[in-house]
Formats: sequence, structure tokens, C-alpha cells
Amino acid sequence: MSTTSEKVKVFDSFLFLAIALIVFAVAGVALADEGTRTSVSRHQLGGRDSPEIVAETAEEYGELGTGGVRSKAQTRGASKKTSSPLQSVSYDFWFYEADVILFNDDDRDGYFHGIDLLFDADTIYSQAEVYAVLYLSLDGGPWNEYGVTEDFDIYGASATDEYVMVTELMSGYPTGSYDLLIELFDAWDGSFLASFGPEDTPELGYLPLEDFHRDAPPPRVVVNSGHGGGGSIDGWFIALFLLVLFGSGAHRIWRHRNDVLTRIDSPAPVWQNRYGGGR
Ligand SMILES: [Ca+2]
Ligand SMILES: [Ca+2]
Repeated sequence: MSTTSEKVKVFDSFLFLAIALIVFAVAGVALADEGTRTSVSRHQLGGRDSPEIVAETAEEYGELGTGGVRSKAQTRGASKKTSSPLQSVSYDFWFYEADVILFNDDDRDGYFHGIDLLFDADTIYSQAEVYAVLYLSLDGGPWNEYGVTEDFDIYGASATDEYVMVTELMSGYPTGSYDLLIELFDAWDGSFLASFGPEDTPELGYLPLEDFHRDAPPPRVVVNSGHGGGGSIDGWFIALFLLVLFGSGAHRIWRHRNDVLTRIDSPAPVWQNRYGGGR
């Protein structure tokens, strides 16, 4: 036969085990979010007005580099230049313009997890096949590659060849002010052609960004303050604690499993209306 106190002990042990399991599960999901940087992107040709979607990609990179002085020596363009000293920056290619619209600020703190980047590259040639590599720098730190375009054609100084890459940062990007750098390469031999960054246009500087997980609205907690009984263990408190823990864990897991291109499908005019047509 078991006494009431033994039953309470067994119940306590079970509760402790359950809480420990939930804490580890939540911590595990949180840890998995740190370090590696992930994002999803939609690639469009033909600008924002008449876009043709050419690809949807998922990116994964190592931990964001933040220490040290920023230098273009770390980018792909620099390594191409040093490998062939005779080849310097080509004056046959240049960027005409770049434009950034930030979108998705779920917790409304002014930091967005979506980057809608448009750029227009030009050349002295009638046609050239190129690709671009995109970088982000947090608070003036080193450039971190965050995406690569498909190979695409540019035609002389035409503006009909604008490339749009719409990216949602999913994890690994702390809340802060970012700069963006674009490097252009020849699709035939990978040679470096041109770059465009915050020194060339204010559009690519001081972008308030954070990743999707850091953009989560805080969970709403309802506290019942009317309970005045109170035993050695407050059952209501434990139930509430478990509910919040479970809710937080489920929320994270839900967000983790929804790392897909669902949000990106919001039509651009909605973002523009919501955020006043720009940043
Ligand atoms: Ca935010
Ligand atoms: Ca062009």
C-alpha cells in the first residue's frame, strides 16, 4: 500500500522528469539555431514589375564572422584577383543601380528578416553571361557570403535584365545593422568583373536585419493572480510553467519546421504598402 505522501513524491519525481525533458528539448532546438546561417531565396529576372521566377534556393553557411576589420580581401572577388595578377577589375562591366526593400518584421522592433534586393549590371558587350555573389557585414565586420545568383544574361546597358533576389534570413544572423556587397563574375571562367557596395550607394548600407527566429513575437502569457489557496506545491504555477515551456518549445519547433518559402509568397505591393514603399 502506498501512502499519500509517497504518491506526492512519485508525482513530484514525474513532474521533475517531465520538466527536465521539456527544458532539454527546448534548449536543443535553440542550440541548433545558433552557429550555422540558413536562409531561403527566390530568384527573379525582369525586375519587380514583371518578374519571372527562375529559381528557389536554400542557403547554408558557417557561423557569421564578426571580429576584425572589414576587408574585401576575404571575398571571392579578391581571391580571383590574386590568383591571376594580370587581371584587374574589368572596366567592361559595372553596376548601374541597386535597390533594397526590407520586409517581414514580425516582432515590430524595426529589424527585418527579409531582404528584397534588386540590381542592374551593365556591360560594353551586347550580351554576357554572369552571376553575382552577395555578402553581408554586421556592424562594419568582415564580409560574409549569404547567397549566389543563378547564371544570367545581361545585355549592354539595358535595364530589362535586372536581377531580383528575395531572401529570408532564417537563422544565424544576430539583430543589428548590416551592409550589403554584390560581386559580379563571368559565368564562363569565374573571373571577377565588378563590385557594388555601401561605398557606391546608400541603398546597400545600414540595413536593420535579424533572422526569422530572433524576429519571433514574444509569446503571450496569461497569469491568473486570483488564486489564493497555496499548498507546498502550487499546482497552478506548475501547470502554467509547463504550459509556457511546452508552448515555447512547440512554437520554436513550429518555426523550425516552417523554414520554407511560404512567407516569401506575399506579393511585393503588400510590403510596399505596409512599410510605406521602402525602408
Ligand atoms: Ca524584428
Ligand atoms: Ca543591365
